[in-house]
Amino acid sequence: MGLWAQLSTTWSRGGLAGSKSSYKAKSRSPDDPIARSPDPSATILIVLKYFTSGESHGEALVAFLSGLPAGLDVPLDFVNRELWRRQQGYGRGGRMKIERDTARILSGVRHGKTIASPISVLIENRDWKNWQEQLPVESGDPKLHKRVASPRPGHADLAGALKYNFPEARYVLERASARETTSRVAMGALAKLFLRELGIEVLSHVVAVGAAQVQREIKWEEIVASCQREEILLNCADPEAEPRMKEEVDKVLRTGDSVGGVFEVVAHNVPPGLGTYAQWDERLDAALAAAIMSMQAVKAVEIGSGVTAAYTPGSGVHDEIGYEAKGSYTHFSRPRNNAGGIEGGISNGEEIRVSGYLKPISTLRRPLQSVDFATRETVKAAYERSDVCVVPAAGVVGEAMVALTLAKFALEKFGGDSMLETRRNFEGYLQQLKSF
Ligand code: EPS
Repeated sequence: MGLWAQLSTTWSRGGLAGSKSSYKAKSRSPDDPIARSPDPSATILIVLKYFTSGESHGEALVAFLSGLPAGLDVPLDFVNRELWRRQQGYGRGGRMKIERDTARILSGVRHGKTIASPISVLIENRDWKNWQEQLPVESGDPKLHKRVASPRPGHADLAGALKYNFPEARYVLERASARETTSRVAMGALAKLFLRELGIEVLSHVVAVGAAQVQREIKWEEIVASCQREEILLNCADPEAEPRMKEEVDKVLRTGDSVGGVFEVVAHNVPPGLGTYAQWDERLDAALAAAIMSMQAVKAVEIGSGVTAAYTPGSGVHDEIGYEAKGSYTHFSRPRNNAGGIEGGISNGEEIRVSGYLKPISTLRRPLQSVDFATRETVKAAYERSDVCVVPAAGVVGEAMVALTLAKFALEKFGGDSMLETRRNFEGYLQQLKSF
């Protein structure tokens, strides 16, 4: 469904337990654009909506989140810690020395709790003071404009300039920049606080930087310990692999190159039953893949051991099923989790594991060949101060995207206008699982 259609849909809540089936569309006049829409999915309710705005060197970033129930505790220090985590990591550039990302909540939270009105969060760009004259809102002095004269291979520069008919890539860079992910992390922190009320936690760790990879499976407790550190190198939970990863970053720092890698997001204690196979776009794995793929520089997404599964016989891939006295949501058990916690588009009660594969940053200190926008001559691609490795930061953004996606699916399943109602609906479902 197009965004316009989503925004112009009006809904009334009714029925029992706030479940998805209890939301009903208001009756429509024949002139109603939704009633006329040829798209049958235009009637799907979006319970949690989020939106970001802001440019890399503009005055501020703004995040909007609408649909969280009333009565959710919002400790600001948690939100700010998440923003801090996104700024960390070996291989970050000079910009992170300027910024101190801090959430200023403008609406939707009063006396430390959500009030079910849309939440807007503002994060100041400290660097704005250096760009006010170069990127004014009013016409300003064109001589001060800072052109991005030759597009960087791998960046949005060329495709964006062609699409929007810009003579050069400054405005493309400003919005395509991963600076935007600050807003996602602010919203993701709120989604994490909501999920925590249901016992679900979401964290990430780095499994590869360039050629240096973690060679073993990392347990949840190791990820928790890694994310709790006060000094973050590469957020790798394996002490053997992290120095090798640092060497990969050192290598590109020396050579003027950049390096990519892989982060894994783990959602712990997710109950079975989020998402469904019933429609293609209601599958949880499809939504998670889209959420991770939407991140700047991500070029591939994997659920569980999805990549190696393609090269392995079925007996080595599928997670056998057992039944034991212990267990959190049910007594069904799995000796391993190659499925990454999702089967048939539905969470199966195991940890959800989603990996994002990042290409190397496309701004290179030793730039690749490009073409000057104005003269069409062969030149080197533009270079501006840049990061050389952002894999740990991307992991934190991945957590936010996974948390927002899970929160949306949980709200669709359990509904609730207040946390009291959501919790009651959730606990009713847990009872049902226990007595299965
Ligand atoms: C980015 C370029 C760099 C990064 C930026 C993403 O910014 P600048 O051009 O100001 O040096 O630091 O990322 C962030 C600012 C951030 O907060 O993550 C780019 O071109 O994508």
